[in-house]
Amino acid sequence: MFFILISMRNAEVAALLYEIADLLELKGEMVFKVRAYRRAAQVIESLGRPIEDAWQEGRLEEIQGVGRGIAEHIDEFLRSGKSEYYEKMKKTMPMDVESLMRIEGMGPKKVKLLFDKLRIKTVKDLEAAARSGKIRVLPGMGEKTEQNILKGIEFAQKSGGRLLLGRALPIAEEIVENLRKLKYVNHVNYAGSLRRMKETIGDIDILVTSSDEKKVIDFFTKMPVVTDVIAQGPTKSSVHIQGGTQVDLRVLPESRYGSALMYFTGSKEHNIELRKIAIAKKWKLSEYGLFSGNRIIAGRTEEEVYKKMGLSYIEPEMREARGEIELAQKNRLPDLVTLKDIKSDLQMHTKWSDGVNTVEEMALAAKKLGYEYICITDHAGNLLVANALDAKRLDQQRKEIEKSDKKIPGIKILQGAEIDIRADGKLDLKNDVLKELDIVLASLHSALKLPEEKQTSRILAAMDNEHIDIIAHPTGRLIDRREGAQLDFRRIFEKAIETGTVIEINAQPDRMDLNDVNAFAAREAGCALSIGTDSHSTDQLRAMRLGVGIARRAWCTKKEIVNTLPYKDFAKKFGIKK
Ligand code: DGT
Ligand code: CA
Ligand code: CA
Ligand code: ZN
Repeated sequence: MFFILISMRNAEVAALLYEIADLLELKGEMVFKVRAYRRAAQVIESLGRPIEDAWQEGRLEEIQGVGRGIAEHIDEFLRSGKSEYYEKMKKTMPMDVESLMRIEGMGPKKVKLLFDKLRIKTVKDLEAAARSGKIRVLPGMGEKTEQNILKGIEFAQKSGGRLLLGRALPIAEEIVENLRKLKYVNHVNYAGSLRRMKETIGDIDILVTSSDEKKVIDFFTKMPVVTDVIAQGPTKSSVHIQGGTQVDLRVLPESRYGSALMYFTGSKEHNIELRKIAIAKKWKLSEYGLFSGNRIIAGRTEEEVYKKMGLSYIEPEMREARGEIELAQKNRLPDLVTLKDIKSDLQMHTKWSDGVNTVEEMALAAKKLGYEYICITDHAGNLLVANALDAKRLDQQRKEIEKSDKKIPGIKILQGAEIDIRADGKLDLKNDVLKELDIVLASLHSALKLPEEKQTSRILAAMDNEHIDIIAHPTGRLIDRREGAQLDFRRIFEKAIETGTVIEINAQPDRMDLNDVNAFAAREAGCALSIGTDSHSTDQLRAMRLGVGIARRAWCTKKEIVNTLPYKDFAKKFGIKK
């Protein structure tokens, strides 16, 4: 019970190790030591089971990258909830490392330099120094750096408070599953922005029908993950759970479940348009049902309510008042792509670069998900931070991929790569190397602050290269942490169609890039799209459904998503001869 919530400790342990790594780097410790902490953090973050299990079995050191020292820190943290080592080290730091590092673009090196030269200790100091032009004179910095710092501070202040869809979804599902098991509970579903698959959510809304309202509320408020009860009434309750997220529960009679589910799924804008239609028919629509005078004429199921209103059923991801209601009136809604349509994952990393699993492990995990083929896309070129492969290592990797491909029946393993697009628009690897790869992804990893015109040209230049098949995570944004590149998507989509380049929907929970709005525009423009999880471990492959969520919010059918193609058609489209 409550596996996911318990294993939220994995994320806490990983966060601790990342923070230790930052402090060590700030102190000028050896690179290998810093890297060891980051690597262990990465492995634990994507571990497929609660770290407490390994801990209780006394097997922490069997986890990849966890040696004696790190295991001791983890042990202490799991026992006491903190790490003496980390706390002590933090205390010796003269500045507020945590807050400073939360500002986009601030890493350990910058924090150290700013302290050494300007005695900057807090975000307030940082803002003042940037405003008064004191930072531009430092080595490697300029007026632009100051502007970026100020933007970063503003961005950090206005974002936050919302939970990533990828984090919220498993939590909500777990609560729903536990409610579903109760004998006195009939229907259960989550509603709100979560059901609409928005990239971040404000709170988790859950609806239940039951023969015993009191017992449901009782069970809900006493779940082991509840930290405090905000409100508790006879048919509804709000609580906070571990991690601080708010969860709202409403218990309803069967006769109204559909209309309530519709109302609380939203969006508010969609609801308002629906209500107008009801009013035009001299009816009234609310969470309590569809009424003609005092008589309820629909409310038991969503389908029933939509039908009565003269609409075909509208999938939750489309309920944003973007024209879906007009289509539903004409019975012309698109047949949205589903997770079952997905035949492949087109972005993933292995141990060869910065992933934690082998080619074979990734392939086996992908096969379990029912895929027909996958593309291994380790970083290649000169990106040192990501341990990118050069031509020689790509050759070695090809041999391993071919071997695994033979060894594992039922799944085709392709060799791709993710190539950095440099600031000048040149690719980070030569054409004679690129041409040997089955699929080539190009993406931005640096200079994300270039002006829109330059930034757009950079991507256009990459698309002009005949070897580039897919532009991966086009903006490079990180939700709530990094704003990402300014791009003229109209021109990018035009060029994509002209050159036959595919645009990726990256499904990493904190990337979601293209986002829903840009993916919508891409589909309208007629672009081909791919969904890639950008997995750095087998566990992350499950993020595919987040990408499918974006595609559905963008009204995509399977026709627009290239990785719904059966392998034969895919290979033909991309000129792959094997
Ligand atoms: P969130 O939680 O900020 O990510 O967004 P939602 O969409 O989940 O919003 P929430 O939790 O405040 O309310 C859930 C749904 O209830 C919302 O999507 C639509 C419906 N709703 C809430 N307030 C109103 C309202 O004032 N008018 C209408 N028509 N619907 C509302
Ligand atoms: Ca909500
Ligand atoms: Ca709510
Ligand atoms: Zn990577």
